[in-house]
Amino acid sequence: MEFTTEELKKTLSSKTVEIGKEILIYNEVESTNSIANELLKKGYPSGTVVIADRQTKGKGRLGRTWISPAGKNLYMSMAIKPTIPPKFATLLTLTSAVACTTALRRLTDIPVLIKWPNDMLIEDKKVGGILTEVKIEGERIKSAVVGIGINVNMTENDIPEEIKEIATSLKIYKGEDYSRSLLALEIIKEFDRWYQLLEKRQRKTIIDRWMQLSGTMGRQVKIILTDKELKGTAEAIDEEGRLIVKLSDGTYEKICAGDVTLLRAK
Ligand code: BT5
Repeated sequence: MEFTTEELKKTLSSKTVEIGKEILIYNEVESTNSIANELLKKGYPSGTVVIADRQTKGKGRLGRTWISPAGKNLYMSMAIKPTIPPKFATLLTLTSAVACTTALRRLTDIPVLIKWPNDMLIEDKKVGGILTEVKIEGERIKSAVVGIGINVNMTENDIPEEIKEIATSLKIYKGEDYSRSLLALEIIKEFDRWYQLLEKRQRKTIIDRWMQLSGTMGRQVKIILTDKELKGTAEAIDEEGRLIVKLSDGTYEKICAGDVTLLRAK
C-alpha cells in the first residue's frame, strides 16, 4: 500500500461518518474478513477497516477461494454493526456493490457494471467481488463484515489458469497502474455514504442506483440452485435485495443470494 494507516485516516478525517475511523493494514493475512471478525470480538468499533497486501486463504462465497496475490490488488474488509433488520442483510452486499462501482468509475472512468448479487464486471469479466458475512442474534444483526476484493494491477501473467477466462483487472483493461490506497480511500468514502443511507432506511435510493449500475437487469440469466436450474430474464430487485426473474412460462421467481452458485449474465 502506498499510504500508511495514519495517512489514510488523516485523508478521511471529517469526510466519513462511521467508516475508516480505525484502519489496520497488514502485509499478509489468511483473510481480511476473518481479521475484521476478530477485531469486532476484541471490541473494535463499527466502521473499522482491515486492508492486506496479500491473503493466504482469501474467501469467496460458499467456501470458494479468492485468489489474492501480493502487491497487486485490493483486499479490504469493513467491520460494521448495522441496525437494519436481518431480512435486509442482502442489501449490505448490494450497498457495497453500489459504493465500489461508483468509486471505481470515478477513479478510472471504466464502465464497471454490477452483476447480482456480488460481482463487479468489466466487459463481462470479473474485476471484483464482495463477501458479506453476517452474525445474527435473535431478531437483530449483531455484526457484519463486508469483504471487498478488487483486481487492480494484476497482469494477464498474474492470473492463474483456472480463472483466466473469467477474470480481469483495472490494469488489463486500461493499461495503467492504479494506486491501491487512492482506490481504498474512494471506496471507504462511498461505502460510508451509501451505508449511512441504508442505516437511515433509504433502501429505495440504494436499489434504484443498483439497478442503474447493473449489467444484469433485462438480460437472460441462468441460475443454478442447489436443487434445480432456472433460465429467464432478470427483471428487478425487490426491497430485500432478492433478484426477480421472469421465467419462460411467464411466472416470476424470487432468488436469494445464498442459493445461487452461478449466474451468467449472458
Ligand atoms: C466473491 O465470491 O466474489 C467474493 C470475493 C470476496 C473477496 C474479498 S477479498 C477481501 C475479503 N477477504 C476475504 O477473504 N474475502 C473478501 P464468489 O462470488 O464466490 O466468487 C468466487 C469465484 O471467483 C471463484 O470460485 C473463482 O472462480 C473466481 N475468482 C477467484 N479469485 C478471483 C479473482 N482474484 N478475480 C476474479 N475472479 C476470481
